[in-house]
Amino acid sequence: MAERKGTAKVDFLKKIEREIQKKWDSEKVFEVNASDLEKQTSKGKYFVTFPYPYMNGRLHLGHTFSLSKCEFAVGYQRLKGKNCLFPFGLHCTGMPIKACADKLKREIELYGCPPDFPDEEEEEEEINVKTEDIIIKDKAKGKKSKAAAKAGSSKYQWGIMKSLGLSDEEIVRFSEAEHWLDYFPPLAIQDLKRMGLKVDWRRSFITTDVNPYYDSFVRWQFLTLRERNKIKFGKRYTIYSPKDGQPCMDHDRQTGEGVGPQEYTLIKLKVLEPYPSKLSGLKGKNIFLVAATLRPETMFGQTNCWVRPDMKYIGFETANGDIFICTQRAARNMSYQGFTKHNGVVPVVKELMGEEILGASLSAPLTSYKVIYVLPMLTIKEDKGTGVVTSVPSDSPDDFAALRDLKKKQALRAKYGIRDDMVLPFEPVPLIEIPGFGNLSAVTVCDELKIQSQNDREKLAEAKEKLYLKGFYDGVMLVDEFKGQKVQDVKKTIQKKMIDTGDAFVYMEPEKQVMSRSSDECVVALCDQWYLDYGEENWKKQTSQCLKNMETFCEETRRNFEATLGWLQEHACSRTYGLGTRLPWDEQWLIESLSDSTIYMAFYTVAHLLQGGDLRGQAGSPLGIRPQQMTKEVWDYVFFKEAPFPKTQIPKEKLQQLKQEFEFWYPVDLRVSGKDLVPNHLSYYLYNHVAMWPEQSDKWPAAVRANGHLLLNSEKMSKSTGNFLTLTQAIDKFSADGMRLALADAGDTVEDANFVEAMADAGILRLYTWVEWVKEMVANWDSLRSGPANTFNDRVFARPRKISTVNWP
Ligand code: A2H
Repeated sequence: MAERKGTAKVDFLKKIEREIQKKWDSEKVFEVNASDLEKQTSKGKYFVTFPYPYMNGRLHLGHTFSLSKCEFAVGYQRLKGKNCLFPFGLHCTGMPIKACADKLKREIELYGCPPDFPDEEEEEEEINVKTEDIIIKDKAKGKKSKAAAKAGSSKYQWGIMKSLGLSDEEIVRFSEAEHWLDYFPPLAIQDLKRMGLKVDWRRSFITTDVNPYYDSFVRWQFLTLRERNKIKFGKRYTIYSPKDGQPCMDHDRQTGEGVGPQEYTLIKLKVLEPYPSKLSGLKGKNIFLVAATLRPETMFGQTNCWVRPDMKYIGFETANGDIFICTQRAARNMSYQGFTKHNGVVPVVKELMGEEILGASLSAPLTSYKVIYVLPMLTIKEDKGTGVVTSVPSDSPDDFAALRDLKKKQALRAKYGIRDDMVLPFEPVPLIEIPGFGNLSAVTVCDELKIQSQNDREKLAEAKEKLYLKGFYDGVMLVDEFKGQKVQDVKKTIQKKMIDTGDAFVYMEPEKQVMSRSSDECVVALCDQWYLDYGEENWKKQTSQCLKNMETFCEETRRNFEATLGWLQEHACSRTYGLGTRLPWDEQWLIESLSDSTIYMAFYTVAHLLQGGDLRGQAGSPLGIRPQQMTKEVWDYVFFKEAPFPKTQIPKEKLQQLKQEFEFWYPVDLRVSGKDLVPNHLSYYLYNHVAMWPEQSDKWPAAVRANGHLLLNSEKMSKSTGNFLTLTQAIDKFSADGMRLALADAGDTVEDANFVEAMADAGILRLYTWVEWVKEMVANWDSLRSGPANTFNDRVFARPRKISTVNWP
């Protein structure tokens, strides 16, 4: 970045901004009450919201870009004469703040205060919250870490806090989660005020039970959802961090946002005696190779089983004493799904390499081949399924290519000690007819694409793509029992059949790797959960209706919503660790952050009357209403048109006032956020509105705008590369208006937007020059022309009164 020139111009603009902001503040221009407004003849109302940002740091330019869309919309609607409300809350619910505070506490315990850290450079791995790792790893190291901590490149929480410019004395205080709630929210407000946001700050709050009014509101929401059967309890497959000992939701993840459990059918392939020598010690036990498949309906055509010769496998004991052979990673997942005697414990009885079981004979369910053999496949992935793949060469291009390799190359068989009779007699079996591909679709497609071997990765990927959906939707079964039926109709039936006979299980794992913020590789676990049943048919249907009537400003956003509604199922809403509101009927649980954030826009409409402009709701309610008085019936009355007046000490006119605010401002006319929130937060936002106001579609969200990510000078924003600006830095550098002009210019679509500093600089110049021009005009007022504006030039530039029926050439 070029050295910046003198700052006189930008300082000049900033001075004006400060003066005007002060005036706005003292004249309370953005503080709006429904009771005042309803009396006026109005051109309507406009209510915008931005998802309250999470308070574990300062706001940055990415936040600013999204919220600028709210700001500009509100500015525009104000000019059009509407009554506008833009409230702004601050989110503290969830795990990260507590996790960082605990991590800091831990560092201080271990290394003193200020801490005397061991050498970081020798350490590759992250240190982790809530584990003993930190102790084991950190013995007797050097002392370079202090420098690293100072430079802000630290993996230590202390170093991260240091990089925010905090002194040692200040940092210590962050070891209490509460302090974060004191520290960051006022800074966020200060930064946003400097930006000149048109916000009614009386309505701001922080979440969690530190604000008793908000807490009571969220409890009301959950009691209502439960009453309406939207919340259920039971064992669910959940992405789970064994290290944290609890489910790992989107917000708690280092990587793998949006990743859910993937279901496989686990096929049991029984190892026949005599066992290969590596397994001979297990004589008398039932041993199974367990293969993960997505295609249970193809098991009629198994010809062999694949393992990778150079990969590590284990044998472990299952709950009923059988031995399963698969990768350690898969066994870890299984141990959280009821496969083993003790949850989370894998009793390993054998460690082996794939090559040590090559040639073993197996009996497999459904296939017509009585005995099949374990053969080598070199392309098996370690991080997928069980590492054991059952082979169906009629329908799987990978399987066909690998089997043909072995059939064609005697040397390959020899290399792995595979006898001819384990391979040569096994031919693909016709199982499924796919229009255009015949009854041996994998063979057809491998021929068409001239696939040479199992290593032809690109072509094989293409082959799979060609077959995959076509096979599912148009494939027709040929095997006797299911003859003539469609694949999509029998898939589940065949899976169930094998499960019922004890030949298969359901097995789940994360569809892609998920790392928790505590650096744990997550598994899929069966957990006791309170969950929101977003898969429930009627609820889904009504939410689709809501979407249909909602403005999304572009088709891609709508499609993204539609796709989400397509797959969304249960969402676990209870947690054991972190900050938040407790589940009213089961207080050991906390409500997690994507679940307490779905209808709080309704809280904005009344917040100022309850909490008296204090973020924690401690300043005394202007209406004299105490938090304990906000019972379920009282909230019902405020938010539900039809609810009867409750039994309460609160005078009727006061409750009327709350109700009036809600009725006046709702629905939310516009919600703006980054597009990554469509598949989670924004979809939940629709679902919960529909659930809370099922009969009142006029309370459902009216419009959602989703925008792309913000680049800074055409590059990704990133703290680590330094291409990064906080909101306050951007204002320092460009003034609020210089920054706002560049934000307005950055982009309007779901594509990535680009904040160009040169644009902000140019904006500063333009504004400065313009003010100079105005000054000059005012100074020379007397010498300016007066009189009728009807010269030729006047008439050329005069705005036509009405642009209507004129046909412009
Ligand atoms: B499928 P996804 Cl007939 N490495 O089962 C490589 N491939 C693996 C694997 C691993 N670690 N674990 C499982 N697989 C295979 C049948 C089948 C499969 C047919 C057609 C297509 C097909 C018989 N083999 O998969 O990466 C298994 O082979 C097409 C992709 O999770 C499993 O289903 O999408 C599938 O890949 C899992 O693939």
